[in-house]
Amino acid sequence: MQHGFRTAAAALALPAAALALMAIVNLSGHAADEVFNYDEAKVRHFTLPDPLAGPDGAAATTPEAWRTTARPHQLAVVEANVYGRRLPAVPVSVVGDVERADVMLAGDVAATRIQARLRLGTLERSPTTDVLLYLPRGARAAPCFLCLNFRGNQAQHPDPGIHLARGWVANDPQAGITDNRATEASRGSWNQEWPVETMLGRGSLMATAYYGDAFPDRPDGRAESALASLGRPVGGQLPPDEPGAIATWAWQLSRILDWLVTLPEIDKSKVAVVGHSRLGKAALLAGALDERFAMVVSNESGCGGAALSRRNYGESVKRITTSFPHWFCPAFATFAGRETELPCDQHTLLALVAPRPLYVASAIDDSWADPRGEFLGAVAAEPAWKLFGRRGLGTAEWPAPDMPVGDTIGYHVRTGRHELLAYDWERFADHADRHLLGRAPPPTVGYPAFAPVQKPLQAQKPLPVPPPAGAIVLVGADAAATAAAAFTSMAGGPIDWRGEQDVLVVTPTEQHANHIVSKAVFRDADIHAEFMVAPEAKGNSGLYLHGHYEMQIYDSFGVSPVTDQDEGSLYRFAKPIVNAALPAGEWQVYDIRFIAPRRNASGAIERPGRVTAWLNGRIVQNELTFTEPRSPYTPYKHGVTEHLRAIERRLLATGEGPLFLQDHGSPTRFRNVWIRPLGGGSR
Ligand code: GTR
Repeated sequence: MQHGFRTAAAALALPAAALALMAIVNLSGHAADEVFNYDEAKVRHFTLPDPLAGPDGAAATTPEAWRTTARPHQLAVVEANVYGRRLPAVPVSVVGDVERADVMLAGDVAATRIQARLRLGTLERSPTTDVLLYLPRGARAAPCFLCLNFRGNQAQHPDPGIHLARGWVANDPQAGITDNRATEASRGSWNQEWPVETMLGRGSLMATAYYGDAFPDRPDGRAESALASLGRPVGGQLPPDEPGAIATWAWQLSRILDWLVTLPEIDKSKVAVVGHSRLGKAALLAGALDERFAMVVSNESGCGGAALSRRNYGESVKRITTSFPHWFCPAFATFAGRETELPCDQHTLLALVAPRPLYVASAIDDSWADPRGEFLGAVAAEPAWKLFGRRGLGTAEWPAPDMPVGDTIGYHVRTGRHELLAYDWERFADHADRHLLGRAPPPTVGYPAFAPVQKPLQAQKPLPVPPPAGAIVLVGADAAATAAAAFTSMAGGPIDWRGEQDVLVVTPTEQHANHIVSKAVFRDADIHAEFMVAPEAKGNSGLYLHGHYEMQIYDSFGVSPVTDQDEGSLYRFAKPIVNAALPAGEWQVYDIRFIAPRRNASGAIERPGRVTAWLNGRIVQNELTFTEPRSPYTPYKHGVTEHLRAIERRLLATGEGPLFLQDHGSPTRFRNVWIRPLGGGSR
């Protein structure tokens, strides 16, 4: 079906979770006849309303005039025309006990997990929401990032101690949600959106709650939403400024904040609100309504979020208000096709964050959300920061992908599609470092975003993905020739693995030591390998990163519980977040971002390495940190040769090493293997 959501090719590149969201759109979408514009030349000319104007039309020229007159007026305009009148604060209480548990997260990150059920209001029918928090163990008065989630807290992280969401959850079989219920199988399925270990490493707390606790995201969700307990109408003809789901999620965020500010672990003046997509719209509104949020972050919030509605590009007001009639107040839908008559635009909402730090993030392939329109929204909000003598973005030039810009307003457009990744979170943490904590962020490596394209698991077809610019091809279209040129044997001689067109087959040995060694060496790199395991010897093989760290290849299909020796594990360091292995005889795919550990002059690790890995469309390691090798089977210990001793010596001296493909007694097949070195440290 042609649904105009994204192009078919782009849809193929979406992760399973995003595809499931699309399914919701298609079920409820009624705007199939609408044509969506993706041509910059066809964007209409328009004039934006002044975000600093007061009720008499005159623009505020002082912070005082803004605070007392213009800001309340602009907020009222946004409420009346887009999201609905604000919902009242209610008392928030903890149901039962606050649960605190010390947990060890992947990469030996010592953390404390806090879980609490909050009742939002005093009535028996007042809703409850389950809040999940992670903090670096022993943290006191730390900054905190609060971000609602789409599939329940349990989907955010594989930690088995997280309580499952209790209410209705949108079906998403890929994420383990069936019959509209969260299941054990959904644990960790959205972890790529919530890199706890990384953010704890940056000194922040991470807090989340399921958005469906406040408003189940369905056109008929109003009756089960918090609105009923707030005395709002839940059916029939609604007043034009009646709040919808986005306003309810914003209210949920503020009620959670009511509780967060009471925790000694949190610095209440440093809570940032973050949201992705529809929840990015909610985060922006929460930040506008509730000035206790010290920083506001929108990730790909698009139409009705950071993107200007007057720009006819990607999703339209007509489309969003027909697909999601429950999100906005009824007045917003009346501006479909006459967006130029809106008395505000989305820059007005962004301006309401001033003078606090704001971050707007886009993704280059997310045309539906109009990335340039999100940037221009931030540009047009700038005058509000100027009133306070601050710079907002400080530029009107849309930056290249993966080049963050800005000052008190930060912005980046990431390589890749509509999702929230560790790259985005790291930039939010950079922004918090600079503008909330008054410190320089850690030196960024400045690598391009890591957003590999893998088909969703159910497609079960080989890719192949063309090697990107700068990649070193190890196994190419002529597998025998490319591999002969790219690898040596363990002894430094020619390899004896077999080439069959574009496939290279392991020549297995009983000693399990006929590995092949890339001639190219690298320090940090993105590594791509397609492979097929054979039934023999459990399909055992692996990608030895620098010869020290093994991304496991193994016949692990359906294995449960999955271990740190199954496919997707960093062998002996961390089990995969989810078991994404396919059966023997099917093509599978790994994409790995490997950041090598840094060693001092005496060879000791002074900064751990990090690995993020995707397997068959699922994230299996998310910014996992690792130190000294733990596997007893590295090539430097087994079947070691003079050639390998020299490689290891150089590795310790320069930080650069090769990729090994492992022989473990099974005729594993490889195709389309490439390395893209990062940071220029390769030869
Ligand atoms: C889409 C919607 C977008 C965005 C997205 C999401 O279907 O059209 O505005 O909010 O959903 O939340 O994933």
